[in-house]
Amino acid sequence: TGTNNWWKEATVYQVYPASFYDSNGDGWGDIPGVVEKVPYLQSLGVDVVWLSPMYDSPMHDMGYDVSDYENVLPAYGTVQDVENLVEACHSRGMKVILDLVVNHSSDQHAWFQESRSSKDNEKRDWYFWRPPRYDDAGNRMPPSNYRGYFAGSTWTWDEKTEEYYLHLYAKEQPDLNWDNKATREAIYNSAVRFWLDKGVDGFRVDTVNKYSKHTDFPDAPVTDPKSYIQPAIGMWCNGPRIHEFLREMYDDSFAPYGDVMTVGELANTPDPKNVLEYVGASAKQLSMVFHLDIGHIGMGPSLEEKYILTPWKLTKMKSIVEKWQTFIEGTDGWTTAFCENHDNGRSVSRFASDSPEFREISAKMLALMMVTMTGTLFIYQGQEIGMINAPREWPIEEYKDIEGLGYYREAERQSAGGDTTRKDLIMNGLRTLARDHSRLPMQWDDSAHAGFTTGQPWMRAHDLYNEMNVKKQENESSSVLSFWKDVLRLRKEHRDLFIHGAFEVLDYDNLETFCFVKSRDDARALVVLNFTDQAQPFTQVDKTRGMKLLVGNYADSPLETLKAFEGRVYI
Ligand code: TEU
Repeated sequence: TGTNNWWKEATVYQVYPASFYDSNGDGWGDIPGVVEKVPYLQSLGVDVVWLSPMYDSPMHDMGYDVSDYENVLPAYGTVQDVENLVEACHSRGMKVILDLVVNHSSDQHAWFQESRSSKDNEKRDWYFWRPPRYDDAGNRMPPSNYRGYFAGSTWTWDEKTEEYYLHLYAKEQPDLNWDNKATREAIYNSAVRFWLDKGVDGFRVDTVNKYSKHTDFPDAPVTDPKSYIQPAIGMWCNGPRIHEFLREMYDDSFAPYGDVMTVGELANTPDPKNVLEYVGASAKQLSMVFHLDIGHIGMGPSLEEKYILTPWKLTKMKSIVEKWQTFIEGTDGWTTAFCENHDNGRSVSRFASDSPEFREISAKMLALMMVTMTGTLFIYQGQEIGMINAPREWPIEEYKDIEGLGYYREAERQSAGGDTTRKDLIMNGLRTLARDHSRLPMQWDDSAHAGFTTGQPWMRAHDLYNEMNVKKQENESSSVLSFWKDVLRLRKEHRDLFIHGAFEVLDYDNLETFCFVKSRDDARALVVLNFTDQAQPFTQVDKTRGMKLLVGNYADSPLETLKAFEGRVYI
């Protein structure tokens, strides 16, 4: 038990088990494969390994549909393998956090199987079952008009007991009813304490603000008169009892285990005041949350338009970064820094350039942005070698994600009349934004399938793995990987400034360069990043007087000009 908040200064590395390293040649990554790579992660400078879901699952949403919280997907290994990973990390002074997915379970979970079996089953009320309603013509309709995340209604009709059940995501992911105390206790017991008892150090908490529903399920406002289903995210985010539930989970299941790290995935909460209700130390709910809007850059303005690629300006990035860098100042809250995860395309391809000429320099420039940010830093597997999106020529058949395919098929239906505009638009969006891009096999070396597997990988390896892989970069002092190692070390050396410092943007309106100052007491750092493929004037050059260049991504460069995608940190 301790309250030193060890997690504040940690560098967290997200492992997506399916795509990290396959130790047994079945084409799927696995936990023994992660154990094998722990020394690699340590050499990179990682403190915490976050394992995306490894629980038993029918894998409709890559394990975010859990059929047994107390077991591991056989393709990934066993509970003992997870304990081995915890041991391998702990023996090196590293920690492990798991993904806690408890807004919904799989429809194959024993709880749902019972709940579905009859209206008077004692677990009936563990999920949301509601009778149908009927339109004027007498057609059976879902109980409310909500559109879910993966396209389509949030309600699915079940013939057996002739009622609908609620699912914000796929129909194979029914929502658990947190309003039922017995359900909450089962969740804490099975999904939380089971693993804390095995020695894990915390959780990334999936969809953290969606557990409390308005259980009368009022209709969402009609914004699309042509359709029965309507945008409805506001109907279930930050619901009436959400803070009561999270506080209860904290008191019952986190606090007894000491300084457990929890990072919630917080959607649709623009007002920092509301965010502090989750992450203020005095609120006793979560250590920190992810602010997802950096991932939304370049997406359409609403959920329905998510995969419509939309031009963006650098000021958008600046305002998002500034908002979540500064909102904790003068409070007891904490924040996070990240620009990649398993739900987004690769940052080099989205925010800079993945052309052969610029991709390495771009990856290093983005690394400088990340390591100088206040908060707990998260990097996603492959980010440290500058992995990029799948080639644009790859056909839709190479895409596997349930969400992207849901949007694509919806667009296909809309294009059935012969006008393929919508389908082309969505396909174009998926080429940059699909969740698949981050799920390609990790590129270890230049052997077949990037050295990820000796078998047939579940997802195709990137065509360019010969040029971008760990083995090659470990041997080059100027590689992206070597750069990340250096700058992660510098982040720790200057932790007061980089991890804890105050953040201020300079020259906000500049659309080419992002310049900011970090400060703490008398110390100051100045960070300047050129987000374009052209040389740009260094407008803030005066501010460097009396400072030294700490690190940059070009070996040499004229003081007053920033080369393409150049980044520098002065101190
Ligand atoms: O994502 C929650 C979520 O709603 C998004 O932020 C997500 O990126 C999605 O694409 C919304 O359109 C979490 C997981 O990170 C994601 O992989 C799962 O699919 C989802 O929960 C359901 O469990």
